[in-house]
Amino acid sequence: MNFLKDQKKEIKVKKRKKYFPRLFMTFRAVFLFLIIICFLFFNYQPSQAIDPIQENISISVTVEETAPPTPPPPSGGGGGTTIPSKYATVIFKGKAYPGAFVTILKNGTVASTVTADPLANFSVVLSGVPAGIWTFGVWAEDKEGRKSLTLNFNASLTRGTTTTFSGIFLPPTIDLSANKIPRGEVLNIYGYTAPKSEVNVFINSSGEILKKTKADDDGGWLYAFDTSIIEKGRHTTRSKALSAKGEISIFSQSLAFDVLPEGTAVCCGADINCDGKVNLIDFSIMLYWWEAREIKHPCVDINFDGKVNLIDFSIMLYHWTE
Ligand SMILES: [Ca+2]
Ligand SMILES: [Ca+2]
Repeated sequence: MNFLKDQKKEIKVKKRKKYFPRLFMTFRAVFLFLIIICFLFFNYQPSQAIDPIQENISISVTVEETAPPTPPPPSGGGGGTTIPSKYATVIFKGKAYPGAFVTILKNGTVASTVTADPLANFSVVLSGVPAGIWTFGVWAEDKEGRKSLTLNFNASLTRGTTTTFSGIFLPPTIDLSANKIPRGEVLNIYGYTAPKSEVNVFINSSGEILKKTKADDDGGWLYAFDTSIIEKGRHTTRSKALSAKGEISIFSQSLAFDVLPEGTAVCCGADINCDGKVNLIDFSIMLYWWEAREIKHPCVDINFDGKVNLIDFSIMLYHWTE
């Protein structure tokens, strides 16, 4: 009897030994499954959540057969035949700035110019373009004379077709109220884009700072940047626009500026010693640093281009007071 009991116990123990690993495996599988579900859930981001300003721009390109010209009416009973065009047509449609002067380049030379309308829209048709591979460029100048970067397109054109580049959105123009500014003062960063666009202003410091502003009805935009949040030294800024219709521009030019120690005297332009006059005293200071390799005077380089030369002298002459 005892022998039978011992056998039953042994069988139970064996069953337990088989049962527990299986249970453990099941729990482990369920646990892993739950972890995967949680991971997918918390890491899933719907496409709408992606910041469009970080996405690449997208310009639509369509190619259609150019409609042949209307054949002349048949004369004397002869049948007219339609001859396909030997050339290609290229159309550029997009946004620049209100009243901007838009230039189209074809292999680096000016092919056409047009003025954008008050809503910043422009449309240019280049007809009679020989078939082949071409590089087209588009750039614009805002109403205050600032130029945009050039957007380039490569196109392989086939005779008798019309290629349309639409959704072009030129980058904003950008300017600064100062190239050198004491830390803590406000630096105005401004320019033009399409009206009511969102302008993302990037300041590249030790890290990248992103500020947002909105263009007005005239396309003008401005961000008053508080320089107390960045360190002394050289920084750069550039901007990117998102139009009211969702088009994204490429980045504007990158402009550099220097943040000086707090309380640094601000220079007075051509009046190098800041005495209210532009005269021989200023000129003598300029002569001392003329074309010097290292300029230690804070204000003698009037246009802050790192050189003291004829450009600074011409600025001084323009402001000469006596
Ligand atoms: Ca002076
Ligand atoms: Ca200079």
